[in-house]
Amino acid sequence: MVLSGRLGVLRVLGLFAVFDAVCLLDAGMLFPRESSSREVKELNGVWSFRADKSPKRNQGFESAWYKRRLAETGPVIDMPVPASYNDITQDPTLRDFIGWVWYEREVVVPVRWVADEGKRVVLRVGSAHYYSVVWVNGVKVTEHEGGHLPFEAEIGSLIRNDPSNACRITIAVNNTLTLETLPPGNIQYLNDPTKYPDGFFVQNIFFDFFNYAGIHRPVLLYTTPKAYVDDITVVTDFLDNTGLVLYNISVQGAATATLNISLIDKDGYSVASSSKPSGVLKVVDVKLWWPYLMHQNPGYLYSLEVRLLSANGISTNEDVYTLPVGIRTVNVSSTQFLINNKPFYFHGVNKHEDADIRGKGLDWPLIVKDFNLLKWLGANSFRTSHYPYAEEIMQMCDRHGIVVIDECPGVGIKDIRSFGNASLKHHLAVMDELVRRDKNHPSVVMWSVANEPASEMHPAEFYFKTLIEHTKALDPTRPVTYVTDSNYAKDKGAPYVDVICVNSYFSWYHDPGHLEVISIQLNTEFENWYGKYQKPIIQSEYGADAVPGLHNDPPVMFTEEYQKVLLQNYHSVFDQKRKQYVIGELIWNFADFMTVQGIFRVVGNKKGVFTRQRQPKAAAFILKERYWRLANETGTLPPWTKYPCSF
Ligand code: BDP
Repeated sequence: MVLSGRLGVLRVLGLFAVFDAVCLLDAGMLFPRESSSREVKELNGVWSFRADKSPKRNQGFESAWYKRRLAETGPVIDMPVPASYNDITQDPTLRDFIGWVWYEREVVVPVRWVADEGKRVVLRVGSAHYYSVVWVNGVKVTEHEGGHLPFEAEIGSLIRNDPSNACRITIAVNNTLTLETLPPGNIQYLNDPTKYPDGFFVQNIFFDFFNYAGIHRPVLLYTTPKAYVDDITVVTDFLDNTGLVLYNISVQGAATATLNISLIDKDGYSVASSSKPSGVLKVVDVKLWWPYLMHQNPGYLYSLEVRLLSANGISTNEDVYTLPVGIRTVNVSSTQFLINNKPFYFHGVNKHEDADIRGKGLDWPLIVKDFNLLKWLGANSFRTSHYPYAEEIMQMCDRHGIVVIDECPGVGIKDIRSFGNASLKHHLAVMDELVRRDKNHPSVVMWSVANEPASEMHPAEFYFKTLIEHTKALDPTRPVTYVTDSNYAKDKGAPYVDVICVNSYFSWYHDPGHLEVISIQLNTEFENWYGKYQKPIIQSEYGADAVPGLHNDPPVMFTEEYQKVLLQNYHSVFDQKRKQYVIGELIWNFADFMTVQGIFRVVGNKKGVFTRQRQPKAAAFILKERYWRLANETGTLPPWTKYPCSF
């Protein structure tokens, strides 16, 4: 199929221009998938665990706990992986522990992995909070700064050194935050002997969720041949009914290689193919990727199957990797957010990775339940407040058509010392890691580089200009934002964002108890921001705490009635402004979640429309009625339901 006309040529040339930028990152971080050439071995389950409770938290390093079995260094306990360690035991000192904790487990590696010198064996950690050091059989293989994002190390040669022994994996994780980490925090020693015991310290954080720690996402081993597909980047577009998939494959470990690339539809038919490492695949009668409730067949995914053949003189090797690909476009005008050239209105939620017992640990029953609740609610989108979520969740979004604003852990940047060079350098590196991990997800339509930083401070301008321009250079195909609660006239980063995302808590943190101020204050907020910047606006947070089962009418703060009426007051203003330039509303929050202890929180933040155990409060029904009505007005309801929806 040849794309006809000058427009087609221009479109493809334009795509190539942006594509060079998306390929800037040097190494890949493809999600480990099984194939005819790759095996995956999950190491989830019960690991040995020991918190280093020595005064300086460094006994583990001084005594080299990684050199022996952890149980030989002192008492160990069972610890599930993935999970936060904080809520697993009855020990309050572990719940609030700050410092190094040590995890260990032994793995029996299949003999064929050891025997085959031509195999790479990679150890991958989905995420650990926040600083991690990893050893295999006592040898350090990698370290990584930052939670929420994966890291890995090739360990084939190490396990081949001593094939008779089980492979011992030791991971030390430290949850200490500094003014230069993301999120930032600091340690404060309190030395007054009349008030505090010897060595007393606290970790101050500037964000409103419990600082869960540990190994939060799966740890696994996977194999690839020596010559392997290291990275794939896709950028998609369409012209009339022809889809365009611009791709780039990067290969490692092969001097010469042959590629066979095929784009396969859901019925298993190859719809386009190529043998070049980069190029454009053209798809006749394309089936576009659409958001949930915007199309009868949302979340359509093709499979990009990449086959790499390489020869080393003695034998031929094949590596096979298959990437799900959704073909869609994203554009922003001064009043609209366009997906596939159609206006998209975000009616969605903010979430947290948070639940009883497992904390921030990945949990499949919880993930599937949450997607069922999102669909029940009629939510078409969420923001990954306030950090990148598990890749497994992003894949669910791709498949179900849930649109994502993908946020990095830039939350709580409040101290002027967190705007320095070291902080910026780390923040840029985290954006590199995030874009590298999530660039191919069709569900990701926008990057958010921060939440509620002190964006009125002087250094914020250089900091956010650099950060946003860097992110746009990494990925020119997606808009970039940050989420502000600052004054429109003083916000220093707003000139650089594509979409204004603003949080406000009228009649809650401001004028508590006065629901009657919402209409006027929200109107003013929108008019001010739009008047100054002429950029589309998302109300990226609004809400009220409601203790489930607490009632009062007329409404009183913390009751289910108050949360309900507060939402309704916001909704009346959204309904006026969404006809103009407001392009979305994201409730704070999907579910109640745990926070640090304090006088403002009664066992956590209660702004969920669902409880932490995922039961609906009265507000959930208000939201459900509204979201289905919005979908009925702006999108296409799925054939299995009618408005008003019956389930
Ligand atoms: C917002 C923050 C969010 C908090 C929320 C609240 O972005 O993280 O949880 O306030 O206080 O400003 O409930």
